[in-house]
Amino acid sequence: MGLGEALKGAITRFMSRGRHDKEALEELIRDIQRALLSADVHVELVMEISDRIRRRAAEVTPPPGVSRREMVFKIVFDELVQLLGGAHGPYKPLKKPTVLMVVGIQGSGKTTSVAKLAHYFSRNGYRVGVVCADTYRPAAYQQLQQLLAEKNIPVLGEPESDDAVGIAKKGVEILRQQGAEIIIVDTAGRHKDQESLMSELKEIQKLIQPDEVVLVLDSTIGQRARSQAEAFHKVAGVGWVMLTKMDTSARAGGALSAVAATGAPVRFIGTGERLEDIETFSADRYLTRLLGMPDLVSLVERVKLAEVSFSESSAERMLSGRFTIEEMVRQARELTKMGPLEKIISSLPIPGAKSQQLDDLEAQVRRWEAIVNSMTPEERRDPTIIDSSRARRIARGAGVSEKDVKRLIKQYSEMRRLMKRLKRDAGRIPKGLLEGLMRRGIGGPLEG
Ligand SMILES: Nc1nc2c(ncn2[C@@H]2O[C@H](COP(=O)(O)OP(=O)(O)OP(=O)(O)O)[C@@H](O)[C@H]2O)c(=O)[nH]1
Ligand SMILES: [Mg+2]
Repeated sequence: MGLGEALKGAITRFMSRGRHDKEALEELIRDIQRALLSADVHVELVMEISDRIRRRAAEVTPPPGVSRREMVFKIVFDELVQLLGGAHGPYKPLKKPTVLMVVGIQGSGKTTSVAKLAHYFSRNGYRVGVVCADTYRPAAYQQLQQLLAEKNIPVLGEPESDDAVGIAKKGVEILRQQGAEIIIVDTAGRHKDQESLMSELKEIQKLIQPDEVVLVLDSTIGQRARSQAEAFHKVAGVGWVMLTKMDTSARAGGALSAVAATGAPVRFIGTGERLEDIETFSADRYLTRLLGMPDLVSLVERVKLAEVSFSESSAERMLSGRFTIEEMVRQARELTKMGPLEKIISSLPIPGAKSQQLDDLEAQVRRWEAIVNSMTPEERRDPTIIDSSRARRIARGAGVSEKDVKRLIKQYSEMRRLMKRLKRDAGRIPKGLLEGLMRRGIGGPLEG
């Protein structure tokens, strides 16, 4: 029985039990433990996840309209998502330049993935360069060049040389000098033997000092993914995983163990042979696929909506200073999904809040989303660079007026300023205040 089925069985049993009590919870935890252990998830991780489910289930108070049983399911789902490396926003390089060294066994899809990643990053506004340090596969360099033909992305390599280490070092150096922001190094998958492959990788790593080692794993290989992941992890320390061939595989369960074994999250998946067939990975979507229980998963959505929208983590994120304009708009969107807005709003101690209508909020948030979508990544990171000509461009792209763009930016800087102020009093923020501020803020700048 695969991991997906085992987890599904555990959850179905739990959901169909007549009573929800301690005994039912313990049975569920035991079933989950068994499922994870038989899929080779490390015993320590299994114990950790069990403890967390038990503790959270004991502490939680379900929101109105959600049963305790549903709430427990939501907790289990959350914890499994965490096990998969957590929910991540889109991948952002740690620093510039970021050097990624891509490793994996023969045929796993490394070279294809290197090209896909390069193309993806380039389309997201980064200057990207690629190095082919695979001297074993015949025509490895040509393959990479062909994949990226006419994409305006430099592909460095020396087809005549067999010094992979030297090629990697030189290639990275040249791309650094050329001002590349993300440098991706493709490595060999085939070799004389496993040992010589690993020692070559080690040597390349030592010389180029990559910021992150990316493991490419074929999702169709099932349980073998784990030993592969461990072998590479031991040698090079895997930073994150790209899971390939998700289009041809329904057996992605092995990958779960692999990810759990290394503690490295999956950040991207490959979904076909073309350059465009790449998706940022979302642990919850993946889990949905693995469990194959759309009904229960939409239940998770329902519980999410019923929960107070300002979860601890988003309040924390907002207060920790990493409050981006995207985050603000995302939070605003969350608020519009909350249902009986009038009721919530009128319960807030904010003058003027009562008059806001759901329709207004919807329309405003939609405008905000359009505006943020029309910004470049750079502008999203730092909206203060948006001058009049940028604002005009953004407004045109979003189909709104320039004034709308300026209002949003003003709103954002106001919110940020408030966040900073609130941070000082973090311990004493009354419940609901942040949410109230956001709601109020959707209507327009807080002051003036
Ligand atoms: N369907 C599908 N095929 C893929 C995907 N990624 C890679 N492939 C195919 O898998 C095969 C091997 O891909 P490569 O990128 O050459 O694999 P590699 O790991 O670089 O192989 P070596 O360099 O020989 O070790 C090719 O036929 C790719 O088109 C994917 O996400 N979906
Ligand atoms: Mg290759």
